[in-house]
Amino acid sequence: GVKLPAELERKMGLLKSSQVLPAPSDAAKREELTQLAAELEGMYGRGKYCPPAKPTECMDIGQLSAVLTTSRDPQELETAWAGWHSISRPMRGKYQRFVELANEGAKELGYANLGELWRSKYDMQPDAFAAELDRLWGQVKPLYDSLHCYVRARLTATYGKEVVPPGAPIPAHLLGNMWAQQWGGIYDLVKPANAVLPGFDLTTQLKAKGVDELGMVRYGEGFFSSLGFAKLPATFWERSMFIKPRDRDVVCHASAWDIDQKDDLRIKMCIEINEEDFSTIHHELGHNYYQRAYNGKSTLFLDSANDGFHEALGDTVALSVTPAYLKTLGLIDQEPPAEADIALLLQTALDKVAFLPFGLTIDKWRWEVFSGKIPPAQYNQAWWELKRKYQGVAPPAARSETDFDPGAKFHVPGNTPYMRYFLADVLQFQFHRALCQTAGQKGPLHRCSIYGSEAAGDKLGAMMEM
Ligand code: X8Z
Ligand code: ZN
Repeated sequence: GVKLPAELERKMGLLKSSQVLPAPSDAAKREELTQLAAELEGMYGRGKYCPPAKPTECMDIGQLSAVLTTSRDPQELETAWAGWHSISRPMRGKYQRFVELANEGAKELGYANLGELWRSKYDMQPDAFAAELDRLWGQVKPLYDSLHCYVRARLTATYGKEVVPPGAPIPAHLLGNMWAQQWGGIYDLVKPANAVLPGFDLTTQLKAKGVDELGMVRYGEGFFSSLGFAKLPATFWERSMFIKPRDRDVVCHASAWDIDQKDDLRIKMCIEINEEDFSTIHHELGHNYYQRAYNGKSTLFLDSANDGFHEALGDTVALSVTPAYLKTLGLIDQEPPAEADIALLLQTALDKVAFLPFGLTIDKWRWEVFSGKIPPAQYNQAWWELKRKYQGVAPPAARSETDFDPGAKFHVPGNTPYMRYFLADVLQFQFHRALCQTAGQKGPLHRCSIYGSEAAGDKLGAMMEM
């Protein structure tokens, strides 16, 4: 009830809400929670599937993901899918206890549960935030429904009615991604019949041009430099992890780090030479440039407007990775003609539109787990009910409560809130449109690249500094 100056009041609020894992004040419980958090993330990082027929040839998430993207054999796809989803079974009991303890911490801070804390960071009441998400989803759902319907029809044509029954949820192992979150991996199965994008497969082109892992990151840095941002410091190149180590297990899920709140910026990633990682590098660098832009603020203000902004920044820049831009880099030889626009837009939709309901469901599930509405005995069933309702996908194999499929997605054992990515999936197109206007681009938005526009860079920099 104390009345404080606005800035201090905000800082007090941030002190409470800025952590994603509030510890209980009891020392033993605090230690237990810390242990559980580390164990769960470690289990994800070490996760491997060893096929019974070849028990010495265990596969990690990188290898299994490659199967999901490249194989067109439903049985092989199902085996890889089920294999990865078996790594999270042992997490279930630990996650249940993790939820209990994290909720205790949230309650001590005055929140009903951890979900309410997570929803309290958006400059509105937690309930209003939940309602805002449903409003946004309502706006974009018709577009998703169209994409879903079209893709299912194409998959039925590819795999047959037995594998992909018309009118039923799409089996989750056929969408080119372990979590069915982005579908760009099956572009070749769904592309328009007359689509000609000659020499435009970026993965092929990167490999053909001999671009290596560091070269991929240099391209990302080059884009930000073209907007007028200073180059990354030498320590970024010395201290980042770009390549999967040969001698130990690591969490390969890409992340960006701000070590000293000044200039010791790093990424940690197991880069593969392909289109997806080319884009992910821009995503991660977006975090680093954002962190550097606001490093002059006081500690509690060292963050983005909300976490959706942080996640949107690098993706916004990656939206400018257009055919024209790739041609400028010499990575493709010719720009696809205007008739190829539908094909280009479909490519983008497979990643960005397909992601929308996925982005929504992870925390729809966690919020109900934290509130107790989903009890531990229904963890997995409730997960698939949400996936069916929003994404319209179904598990390829029978599931039971011995499975813990949410744990097969990094952010659950890693305890990273997920609504930020849903927000970012909307925000990045608004940022892209605004920056393209600033850059004075006149053509269609999907052909706009802000590469080389210092005017756009200035505006982006000013936004990040705030
Ligand atoms: O986790 C990430 C980034 C790190 S913040 C690689 N993303 C989400 C995911 O992979 O699930 C980026 C898009 C969605
Ligand atoms: Zn991110």
